[in-house]
Amino acid sequence: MLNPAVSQKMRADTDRRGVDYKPKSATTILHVDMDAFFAAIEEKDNPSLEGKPVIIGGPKDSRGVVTTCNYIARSFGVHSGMSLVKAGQLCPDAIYLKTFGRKYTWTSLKLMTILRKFSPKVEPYSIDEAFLDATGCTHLWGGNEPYGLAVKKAIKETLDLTASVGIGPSRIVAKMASNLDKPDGLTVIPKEKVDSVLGPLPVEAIPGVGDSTKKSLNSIGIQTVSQLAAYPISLLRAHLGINGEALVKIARGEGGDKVIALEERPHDKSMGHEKTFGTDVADKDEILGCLLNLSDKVARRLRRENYYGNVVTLKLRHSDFSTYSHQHALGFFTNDPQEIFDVGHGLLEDIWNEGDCKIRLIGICVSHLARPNGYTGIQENLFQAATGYKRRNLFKALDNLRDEYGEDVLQFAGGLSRAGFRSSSRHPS
Ligand code: TTP
Ligand code: MG
Repeated sequence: MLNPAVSQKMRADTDRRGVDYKPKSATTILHVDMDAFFAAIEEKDNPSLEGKPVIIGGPKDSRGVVTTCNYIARSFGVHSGMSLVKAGQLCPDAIYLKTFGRKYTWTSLKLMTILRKFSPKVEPYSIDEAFLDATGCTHLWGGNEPYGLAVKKAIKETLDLTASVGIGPSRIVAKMASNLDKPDGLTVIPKEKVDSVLGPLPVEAIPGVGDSTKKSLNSIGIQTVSQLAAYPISLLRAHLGINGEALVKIARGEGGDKVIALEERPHDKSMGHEKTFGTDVADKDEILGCLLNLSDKVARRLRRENYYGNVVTLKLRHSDFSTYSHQHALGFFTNDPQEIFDVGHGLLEDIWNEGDCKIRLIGICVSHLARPNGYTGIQENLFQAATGYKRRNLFKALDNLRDEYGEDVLQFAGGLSRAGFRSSSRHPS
């Protein structure tokens, strides 16, 4: 269904131009990437950080790595993935902050809501990135550039954050374009200029080309995007296998022009649990404890089958049997119980307050599932990438213990509700 804001603009446009008018339909994709996302959110929330280098990841000299840093810290050579010890040497006077996941998730959700005012097809790609199918939309704003500027302005006005935007004839071109002028940039690359703008860039400018692919390409004399684009597919296939063919196509700007809005994705598996309380409940702590346990169970099932999901749905049935479902699409995929609970908690806050009608049943479900194999575009919640291995190990240990000793061997402390949660939940139909 079309976003009301976009459909209103389209209606007004038809009125103005007459019903026979057909907008130009050359594929146009817009890619948004927020600037220094976590650091920028911290700066916005704490004005005393303004003008200072800000590094997110943990205390200076602690054992972790830099999750991200603002552009001032980058001018000292600090970057994502660098050890905090090394960052401490390069930028000893920076402000070092821990990550604060939930805040970033909510900002990401708000970002996706803003973007849906600009296109009926918005594909969240990571916590701070999205693709918009701008085909047939940009002329409503007066062209590609004003469209891109309007997106940036809406983000700035609503979130007080800056974004870099790229516009091009395919996803890959749009994504590379958004990276060309960071921070706060806007780069439009029309089809006829793709070769001249992107061709001279080094191959590592192509998203997904990491160190080893770069070395492999360099070893056969391919340094730039245009050299890669001109390389015979069959030879690169022999050198790099199946990925070789995909890479050449990417370098030629081919394919990948389809933006898949969440609601358009094929209806896929979902996993959920729900619980009917023995006696209707009014106590929020008890409801939250139950929600945490249900989130834990859903996450466990997802992990068991190596699934990640990015839509969380909360179901509530009141004591008068009225039933409500409320859902949120995330900008990332998760199978982490804490993240599922956090979103579920936010959804609960949206639709229920202590003092409202008592709760008879609560359920939580994760859908739009994908497995992280192959090129699915699946992106885990990046704010955990730095600490991800620790959490993954924790869940592995937890899963092993439960396999061995039963589900109740370990539980979240917050899930041990006063009423005592037992596994009386069942899978929703
Ligand atoms: P990015 O968009 O890659 O980085 P960024 O927004 O901080 O900076 P840029 O201006 O270059 O776009 O990632 C978005 C957020 O994801 C980032 O703020 C922190 C988080 N992140 C991680 O948790 N781990 C990582 O390895 C990276 C690269 C990012
Ligand atoms: Mg970013």
